[in-house]
Amino acid sequence: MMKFYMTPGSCSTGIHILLEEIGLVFEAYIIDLLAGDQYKDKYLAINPKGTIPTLLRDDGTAIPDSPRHQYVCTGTNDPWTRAIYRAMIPASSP
Ligand SMILES: N[C@@H](CCC(=O)N[C@@H](CS)C(=O)NCC(=O)O)C(=O)O
Repeated sequence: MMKFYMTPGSCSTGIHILLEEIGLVFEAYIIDLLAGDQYKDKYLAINPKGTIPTLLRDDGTAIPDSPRHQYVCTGTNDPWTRAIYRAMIPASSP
């Protein structure tokens, strides 16, 4: 099952809405940014950048969010991966 690491009221909300809209089944994990959960070793092992949102596929690999990975992600034939990735790109991105 996909795993979604998020913080209520943060920028992860957009991905949360998308996941619900497309009906993906996922486990949600709350990361308390104010408490510094993002800097704990357990979370950094999942996302070394220490940011939310993080979305892990069924196989435990992360769906990347950086422009550096845009080519790879948009090259996939998996429509859900493409949709999720597009939603992670800031509106100002080309
Ligand atoms: N490009 C990243 C940026 C994520 C990001 O900056 N998230 C912020 C919250 S909106 C964060 O996790 N900040 C943690 C911190 O500053 O310690 C993405 O869209 O996933």
